[in-house]
Amino acid sequence: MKLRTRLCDLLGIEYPILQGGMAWVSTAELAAAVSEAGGLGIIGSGHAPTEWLEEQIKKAKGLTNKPFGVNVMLMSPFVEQNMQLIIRERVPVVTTGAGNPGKFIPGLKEVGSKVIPVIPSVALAQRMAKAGVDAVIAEGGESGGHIGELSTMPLVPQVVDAVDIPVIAAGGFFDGRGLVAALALGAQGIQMGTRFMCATECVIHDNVKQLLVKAKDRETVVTGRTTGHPVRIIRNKLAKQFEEKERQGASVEELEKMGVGRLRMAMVEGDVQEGSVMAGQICGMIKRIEPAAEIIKDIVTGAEQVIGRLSKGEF
Ligand code: TUI
Repeated sequence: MKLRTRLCDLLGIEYPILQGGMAWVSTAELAAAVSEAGGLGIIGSGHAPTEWLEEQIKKAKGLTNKPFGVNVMLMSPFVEQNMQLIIRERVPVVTTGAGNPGKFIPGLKEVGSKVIPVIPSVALAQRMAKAGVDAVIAEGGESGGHIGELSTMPLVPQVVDAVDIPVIAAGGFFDGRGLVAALALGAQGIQMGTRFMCATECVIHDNVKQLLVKAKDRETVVTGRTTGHPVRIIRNKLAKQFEEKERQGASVEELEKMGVGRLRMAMVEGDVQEGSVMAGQICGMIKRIEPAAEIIKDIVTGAEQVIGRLSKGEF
């Protein structure tokens, strides 16, 4: 059995597995490794300046001939220049987060880039489908980092029913069981971030990887609800300080100031107490650091086993 969906044909990939584009985490090395393994690797551009992104795109092109993507965080101050670069470089796939990419869609489509926004609601999915995007990533609040209101289980089927473009499910996926569950909900693939943080090729500090390997199911919390920008992170010293400040009714300005530079502090410097370790609820399932190709293989073989079992009526 071949685990191919129409999404694979759309993106030119072997397996319907996307690696989420994570700021300070998914560089060209990880993205190329995932693409080489048959998934879609995605460079996370976050708040990075255009020179950095250019270097990463060129590096990825040198490491793989397969399609890869770039994620554009729409709150970045470099969003305009980064989109121009992506268009010049004809990056095969562009995913977006934390906003509405509407005005960039025509320019990207003109050079043949596939445009796939992350959407946290049915309304935004419908708006994006009307604007001509190629697919949407329906991301539930089980994800790490900046999240929406809904969980994956209610979000995905509602989005599937509301649009007629492919839907990729994200938030809470880890293995083949999750992939089959996503397909059962009508999605054509999954996006995973947290598990790929513990890929051998991921350049983040080893302290973060070890923390995720040790993490249990209840290790993450959502901070920043009072600022309007909720973020799921590992419950560490920073998270506790943030929660305390929010309980005391701190202002949005004070809370935002507290968060500046914290993601880099964790991911690059390895300060897993004072830094912001954004991670999803599946962190409890991560048991080892392994190559991206092993992660993809585990998901695919796991999914095939589940489908085989279900199709024999072995529930
Ligand atoms: O973007 C993410 N997750 C992220 S971005 C990020 S970078 C960051 N760095 C420092 C502090 C805070 C963040 C970390 N994690 N996921 C995709 C995502 N997009 N989740 C939710 C949304 C979203 C929210 C609102 C997408 C669209 C949207 O639209 C609002 C509107 O209608 O314009």
